Amino acid sequence: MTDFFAGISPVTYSPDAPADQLAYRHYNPDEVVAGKRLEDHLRFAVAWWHSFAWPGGDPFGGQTFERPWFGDTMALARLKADVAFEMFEILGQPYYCWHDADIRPEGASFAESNRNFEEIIDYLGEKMQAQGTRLLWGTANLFSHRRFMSGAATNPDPEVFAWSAATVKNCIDATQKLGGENYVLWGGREGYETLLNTDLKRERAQAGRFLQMVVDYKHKIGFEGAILIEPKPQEPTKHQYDYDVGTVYGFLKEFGLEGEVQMNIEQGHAILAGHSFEHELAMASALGLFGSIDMNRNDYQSGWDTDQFPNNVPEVALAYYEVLKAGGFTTGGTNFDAKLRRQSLDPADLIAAHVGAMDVCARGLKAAARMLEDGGLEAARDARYAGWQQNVAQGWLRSATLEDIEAAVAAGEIDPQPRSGRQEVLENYVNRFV
Ligand code: 3MF
Ligand code: MG
Repeated sequence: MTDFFAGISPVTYSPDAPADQLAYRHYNPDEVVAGKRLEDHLRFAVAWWHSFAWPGGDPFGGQTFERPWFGDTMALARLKADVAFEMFEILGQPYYCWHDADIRPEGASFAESNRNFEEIIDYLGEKMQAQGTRLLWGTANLFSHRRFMSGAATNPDPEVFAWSAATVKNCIDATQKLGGENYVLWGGREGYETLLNTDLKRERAQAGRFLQMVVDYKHKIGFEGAILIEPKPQEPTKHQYDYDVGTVYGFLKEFGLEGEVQMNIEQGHAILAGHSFEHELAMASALGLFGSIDMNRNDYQSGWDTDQFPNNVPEVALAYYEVLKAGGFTTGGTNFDAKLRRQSLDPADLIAAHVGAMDVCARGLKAAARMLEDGGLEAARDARYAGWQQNVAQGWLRSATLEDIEAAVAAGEIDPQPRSGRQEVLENYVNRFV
């Protein structure tokens, strides 16, 4: 045991706990909602990078957090893992996620980095075995080190492409070894700063080839998890190729990867792309691409990726409504890709952030399940499209030509009558549940 969380007991479901006590007031993992335990619906995961590797910097200032495990040795990497698993235990979090660079010190060579990585993967494996915490997904950090400043798969230098491919291979191997349920690719620097020095067509083709190799390798080794792409429109690059769900769909079609890759959708990234979270979820579901979510919000005024813990129940409810409509998570889950504010120095802040977020998600999911069970939105939607149930309308979609339809309209058989979209009625309806 480390003493980092000294004095903080495991958090339990205690709706009547005193106001100053850390407790779940809405998240009861064993509560059955729509036929499934809440824990199995939500599949919460802690993000290693924000909780244990991020030093508290922002564009105007550096480290604010002082953590006993900060530093570049294997002993400190193990200490970081010890503290992480203590936090999972306190929270009762079933899952966690990592990038290679979060968990191991960078070595002087690829081989040394990989030795560090393999050693720490074995250490995590033992801890997972002992504690029962599982890996929701693994991923490679192909954006922090200066070698990736011009991209990873899309780099103008083929040697960076090769380094990235080798890194991803080892990260997929490690994810498989730990029984990870997904492997994520986020193309943070797979984009450009300026078109003046960029061959956009070539870079997209490199990214397509890279992803084909990832999918081939997944099949070759029999990795049973899903390969997930996490779209984001920009930041750190001015423009990122995986802009949003719709853009990634076109990319997958272009490179023959339909059915092979799903989406990890992040609330903050949806907002940066000018969408709502539920838009991206509905789009993924419509395209058969829904996989997993990163549940962290952006600040609506600042316009950049603030990665805050969720705290808006109505917003979260609409997101889980789409998740439930898509059939819920299979391999995916709710990853808190969220970080503390840099003034939140105390170990207890880290616990409070996750506890609050889990409660918000539990409230959101329960509201979404009630809404789906009540069926009001689905009934209103069915009524709105009821005209399409008529044979003649179905024929227009199936086999009619423009001339057929023109003939019917010209004969006076068609006389469209505008009808209310009832948006306010539906907004009032949603408010009854959240
Ligand atoms: C950046 C992100 C990333 C991804 C992660 C997966 C650093 O905006 O959301 O977090 O979630 O890198 O590769
Ligand atoms: Mg993310």
